[in-house]
Amino acid sequence: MSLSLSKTPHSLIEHTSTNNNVGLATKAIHAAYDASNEHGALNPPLHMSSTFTFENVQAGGDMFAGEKEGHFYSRISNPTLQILEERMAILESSEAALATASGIAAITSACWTLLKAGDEIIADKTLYGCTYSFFEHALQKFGVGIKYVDLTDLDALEECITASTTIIYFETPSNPNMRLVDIKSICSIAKKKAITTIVDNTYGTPLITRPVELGADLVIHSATKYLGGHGDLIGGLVCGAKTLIDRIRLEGLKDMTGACMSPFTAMLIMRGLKTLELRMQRHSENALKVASFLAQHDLVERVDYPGLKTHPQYSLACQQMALFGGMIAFELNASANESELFMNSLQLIQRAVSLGDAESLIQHPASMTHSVYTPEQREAHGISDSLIRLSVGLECIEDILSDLAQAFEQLNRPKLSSA
Ligand code: 3LM
Repeated sequence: MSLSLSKTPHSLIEHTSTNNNVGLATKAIHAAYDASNEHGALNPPLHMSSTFTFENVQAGGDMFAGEKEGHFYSRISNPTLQILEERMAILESSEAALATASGIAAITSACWTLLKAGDEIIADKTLYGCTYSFFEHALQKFGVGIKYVDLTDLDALEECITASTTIIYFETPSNPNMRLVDIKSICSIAKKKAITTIVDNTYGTPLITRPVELGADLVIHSATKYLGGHGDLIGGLVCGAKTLIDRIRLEGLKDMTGACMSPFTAMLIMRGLKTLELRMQRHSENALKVASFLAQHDLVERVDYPGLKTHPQYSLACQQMALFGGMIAFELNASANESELFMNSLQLIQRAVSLGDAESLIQHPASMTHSVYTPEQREAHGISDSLIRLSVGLECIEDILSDLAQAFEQLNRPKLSSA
């Protein structure tokens, strides 16, 4: 079986009935690769080559002039990366995709391409720390204006849009506090005003949410997280219309960031994609059980998880997300020292940033992933200093719950309710 529809670099991926008739897990395993072109090799070969030979001088010149398709230098395109890009485009229901060296490389390559001095971005008020840092410190330095808006408030968004608004940017669910943004409503407002929408789908993955189907122009991934899934790579992807992706490839990636992905990383991500559906199901099952356990514990003040009916956007989660995902944010009914003792007492759950790995990972956003925000900024952006973020892994649920329970016991509080 071949789901490879395109043999030429950067060509439009046709969504034929063949493609649309198979499920996402099948696409994640087979799409965009035809083993018969590669000696029957089950897995795509690794093209570890920086450069590609030209048949003759004319052919080389034609490629540089954009008059002939083909790979000529791996900062721009590479046959192994092309398979990953086409596979991800199919999973995200987009025409095309571009692989980059990291999630931040995907964000910066896209933004540098689309923006010029005097333009303005409207971003949701909660963003991953380094994305916030890029907007706040890099883009502003080059004359791009940033407005942070609570994008759960559509009226507030409409009031902020000006003739200079070029991009509306958000994560859903947001890192670290699990706010959801209504992709369809935001994109329909943006479309009327010809504003480009960029959605960071790192927390969801296309197995949970497909922003392009809801009207988004570009979808960003830190492939470091769930797509890779094993904590052994750094990578990123941008998915969207071919004209936009071509521009980001030839302006943002080729000339501005140069932050291309290694073919070896692409191979690891394709290996991760093969189990993405299974992993997202297990992450989501485990996370719902952990969130429910935390929600009924006396030492827990609040739990933010879109699969809990107490989440203020539970009904949006049911519409926009196929599963509720593996990420939880919570606050303890305890002092800062006790919260630290709780995290230090965990034995199975590892203290580390990043997310989406097989291992459960816990971290403290205010002092780690979101420490680039000042305390005042964190307060204004709704990121509490006592928030704890848990990336629920793939371990046996009983083991995760008993690790949490024993860490709570270290706080030496009288136990009022049982786990
Ligand atoms: C983290 N996040 O622990 P890379 N978009 C989102 C992300 O969560 C991230 C990126 C983009 C974390 C990384 S903090 C030092 C570790 C929603 C990364 C950026 O460039 O691949 O790391 O992706 O929350």
